[in-house]
Order: sequence, then structure tokens, then C-alpha cells
Amino acid sequence: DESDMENVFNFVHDHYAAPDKDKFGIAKGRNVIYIHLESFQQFLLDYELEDENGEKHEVTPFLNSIYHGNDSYSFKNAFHQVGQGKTSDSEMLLENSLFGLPQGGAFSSVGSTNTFESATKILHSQQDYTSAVFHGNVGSFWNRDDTYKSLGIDYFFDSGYYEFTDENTLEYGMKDKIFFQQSIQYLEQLPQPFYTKFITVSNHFPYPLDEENIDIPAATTGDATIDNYFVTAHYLDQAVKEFFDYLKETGLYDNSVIVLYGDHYGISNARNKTLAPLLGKDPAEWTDYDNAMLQRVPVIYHVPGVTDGGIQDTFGGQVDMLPTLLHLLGVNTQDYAFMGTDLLSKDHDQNVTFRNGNVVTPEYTIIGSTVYDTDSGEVIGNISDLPEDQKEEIQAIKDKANTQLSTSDSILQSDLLRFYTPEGMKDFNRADYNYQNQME
Ligand code: GP9
Ligand code: MN
Repeated sequence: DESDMENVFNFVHDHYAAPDKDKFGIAKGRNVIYIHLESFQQFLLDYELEDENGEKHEVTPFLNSIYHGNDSYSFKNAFHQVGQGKTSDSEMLLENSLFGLPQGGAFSSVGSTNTFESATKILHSQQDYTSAVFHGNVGSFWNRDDTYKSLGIDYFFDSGYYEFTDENTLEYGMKDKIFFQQSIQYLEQLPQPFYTKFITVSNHFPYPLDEENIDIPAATTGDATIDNYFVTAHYLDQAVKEFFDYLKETGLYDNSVIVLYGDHYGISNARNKTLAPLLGKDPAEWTDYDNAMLQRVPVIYHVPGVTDGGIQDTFGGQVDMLPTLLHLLGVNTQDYAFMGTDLLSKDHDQNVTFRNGNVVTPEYTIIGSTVYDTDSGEVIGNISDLPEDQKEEIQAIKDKANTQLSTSDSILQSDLLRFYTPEGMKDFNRADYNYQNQME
């Protein structure tokens, strides 16, 4: 009930990380453009795939250039934190700084009914942003068409807004290059500043190859899922480049912050031993630690014009992305029920909680009851066998992770945000949103 909100704020106020003064508001008033990199793992960045003749192929040259730029705050130790809700859990994390649920997809189970204090609602209330999501697949997938109303998303352009042909379609929807091309007609009509998200699909399991878009040779492990993953990621890289070209041509680029992120793994743990040799690892020595390390995904805040960016060592996860973004836009996050903290704050909490309760910190990787050294991957020991003070240290890390997850779960499961309206939040009504015949 209402008093449960007190517990939430005990955690939230304790956990809050104040913004770095030099970064707060540096992107104020700019458009926000999220580019969702489907199933994209961090190891693809800077990866060079060697073909049978020993020739090397850079898989994602464009994303690499963005990742390394001084005009990007890029995180090399950022992890996805999704559960069974996969893509939609990543959206829950990004839009609300809340985790998906322990079971099933939260978008499906509580998305239609709960009250949210989403990115969209905050930015609309505080800075008059207009919001839109673009996705070349059916709107009901993951219950988006309904959940987005609860999130206060003004426009949702789903498959009904795109011209599908046999040639421009793959299993999960429109091919990424065509998707971006066809999105522009709608993007152009949005009042600025806008908050937008482009959800790509081509780089989705099982990574079907599309003859006309094969531009690098596949890998040769013999597992088609792994082999083709590099090829479809390369296509996604080209699609993102083309979209950036458009943004630059129209001048939108300079007035935007572009956030690129991977939603979750593309290669499952069951396949990682086959992937291992491509990462220079011996499959015989592959451990759960290695699986955990592979849950890294790109998290990049590209802010054209800044010069103090580059690759950051900070550990963090998707739950941290909303506070980071809002601080860049000059919105303080102190009074929101966020589970994450600003990645660019010196007080940022670097413990990364996975949805299953495992934790990665810069020092320890805790998987079940086994503790690894995050740097070396060596097993430190089973929790129960550790010296007393270290055991306490690890237990405290685990407890905090569990509190973070249970706090998030209590918000979603008991719909707690209906009891709390942050100052300055406007009134939102689901019934005011309709995604049919928009822009006509
Ligand atoms: C479908 C797409 C895929 O619309 O977003 O979702 P996923 O299977 O990756 O969770
Ligand atoms: Mn996905």
C-alpha cells in the first residue's frame, strides 16, 4: 500500500548520485534519439573477423568511430540487465530506470495498468518534449501499443506506418536500412525538442542472411547463429551510418543527443563455448564468469560538439541510463523513484545487478555462491569458505543487489507509483493516446 513507497524512497534517497556539475545540462534542450541496437553485444565493437584467407574485416566500422569519439561518453563496462522480457525489459529499464519482473515480460503483465514516471512524462512535464517510438514490426509485440500509452509516449509508428514488400522484410520486421529511410517522413513532422527511439530488428536471432546485404564473409564456426551474427551486425552498422548521414544533412544532428545501446545478448550462453575461439579463448577453460562478462552491451551517449568524451571504465547497466540522460539534459533526478544512478556522477554505484541476482562490480563477479575476481576471472572462492570480513563484504553487495531488485519489483507488482506524483509532473491519461491514423 501507500506506506510501501517509504521503503522505496529509503532505497532511492540513499542510492541517489548527484550529477557532475560540469556535465549537468550540457545537452539541455536537444532532441533525444535512441538507437536500439538489437541483440548487440559489446564484443562486436572493434572486432575484426578473419576470413579463411587471413584477411580481416572490421564488423562495425561506423559504430566504432562513434564509440571512440571525443564527442561520445562511451561505456565499455556496461551490462544488460534484462530478464525474460528481453527487448521490452530493456525498454522498461531505459524508460523508467526499473527492472523487468523476475518472470515473464513486465510490459505484458503490468504495462497496460500501472502508473509510470517515465522518461517521456518527465521530459514532457519539465521541458515540453514530444515523444515517439519507431519500430518496423507489429505494435502489439510485447504489448508495446498499450504499454506506451501508460508511458505517455505521444506517437508510436509501428508496422502499419511502413510500406512492406517481400524484399524489404525479414522475420522480425522491416530491414533496418529501409526502416530508417521510411521513418524520416514521420520524424520530420515532430515538433522539437523530441524524444525518440528507433527499434531495429535485422540483427535478431536467428540472424537470417539476406543475399543482397551480405557485405562481409560470415564466420566459420559451423554454428550458423554465431557465423551470421557478424554479417547482420555489419548490416546494422551500415544502417546506423546512413541514418547519421541523414541527421547531418538536415542539421538535426548538431541539436541532438544520440544514445546507442544494445538491448541484450545475441549469442546465448549455450553457444559461448563455440564462440570462445573467435574471442581468443580456450573453450575448455570457459566458465560462468566468462558468460557474465559477455553480457556487456554498448552504452554510448553521443553529444556532437563536446570534446571531453571517450571510453569510460565505469561499471554500470541499463538501469543507469535514464538518470544519466536526464542529468545531461539538465533535469535533476533526486525525486524520482529510479533504481539506477548517473553513470557520469562521481557517486555513481558501480555494482551491476543482473535480473537473476548475480552481481558484477569492478572488483568481484558474484555468480550464485561463487565469487570471481572481475579483473582476472580467477575464482576467489565459495562465499561460505571466504574469510569472515570478505564474506561480509560480499554478503553486503548481494544484499544491496537484492534490495534494488525487490524495490523495483514492489513498485511494479503493487503499482506503487500511483501513490506518488513527483513535483511538476503533469496529468497524464492513457485514454488521450491513440496510435491509429497519426499525422494524417
Ligand atoms: C520485436 C522485437 C524483438 O518487435 O523488438 O524482441 P526480442 O525477441 O528481442 O525480445
Ligand atoms: Mn531484443
